[in-house]
Amino acid sequence: MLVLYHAPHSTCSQKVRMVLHEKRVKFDEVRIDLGKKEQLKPDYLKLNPNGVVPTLVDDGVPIVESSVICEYLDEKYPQSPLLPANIVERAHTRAWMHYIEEVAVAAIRVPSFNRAFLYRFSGLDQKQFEAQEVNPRPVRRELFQRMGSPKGFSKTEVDKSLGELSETCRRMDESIARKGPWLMGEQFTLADVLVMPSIDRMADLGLVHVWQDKYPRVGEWYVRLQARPAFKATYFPGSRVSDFLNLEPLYATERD
Ligand SMILES: N[C@@H](CCC(=O)N[C@@H](CS)C(=O)NCC(=O)O)C(=O)O
Repeated sequence: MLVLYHAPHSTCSQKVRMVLHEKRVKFDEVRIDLGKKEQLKPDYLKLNPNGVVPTLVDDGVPIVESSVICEYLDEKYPQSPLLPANIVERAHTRAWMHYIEEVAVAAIRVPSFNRAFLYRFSGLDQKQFEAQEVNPRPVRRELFQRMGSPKGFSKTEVDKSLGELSETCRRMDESIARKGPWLMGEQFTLADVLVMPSIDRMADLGLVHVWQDKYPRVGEWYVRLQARPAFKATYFPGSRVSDFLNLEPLYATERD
């Protein structure tokens, strides 16, 4: 039996839900409320010592790291394969996956926090922010140290992240122009799955201008993506931050 511990709006959880739905695999779910810090409770930390979602528990065995879970599911359920059969194409897909994790997935956290998640720190002074939010996080300390204050990321950090997201879109546009309709050509792969939540989150946060005029193939790819039945199942109501939060300005502080 598969049990997915996840949060509806978590971009990392969305990747795993997409794979499960692409493969039409049934699973049970446990929703973790990140706002209430359920991901840091001792029982959850036993499953995922990093204190983040998602975690997949397969017959009692926890598997962590969203991209690892996606590959695990692709190996375990060979129907609708999400990695190419050809070894070179598979290596190229994995190179995309690494790039997406290192660049886009890291970058999207910055505008996500400034526009949607700063409410989690409201009322905290600097000392409380460091004691309650930065230090207790097993894998988030560095990100929150970069944030530096409960008021959010500086303009410099936001602009740097938008630049990285723009470069991701440029590479996507170029790849779709050369191969298309998906990043690796005819086959919808884990490269598409892994970048999907960053693109969807950009739309959710009102950042489509990053690709709209310069990289139109990204917009066309996103339209194709939304037509997939698995996408509709993945993004149920309540799985976008604008469904339940009032978005704040992108440039939250005047710290520069
Ligand atoms: N590398 C991890 C990152 C997971 C991650 O950062 N999850 C976020 C939600 S997308 C989370 O649980 N955040 C909780 C927190 O910030 O405390 C993965 O891909 O599974």
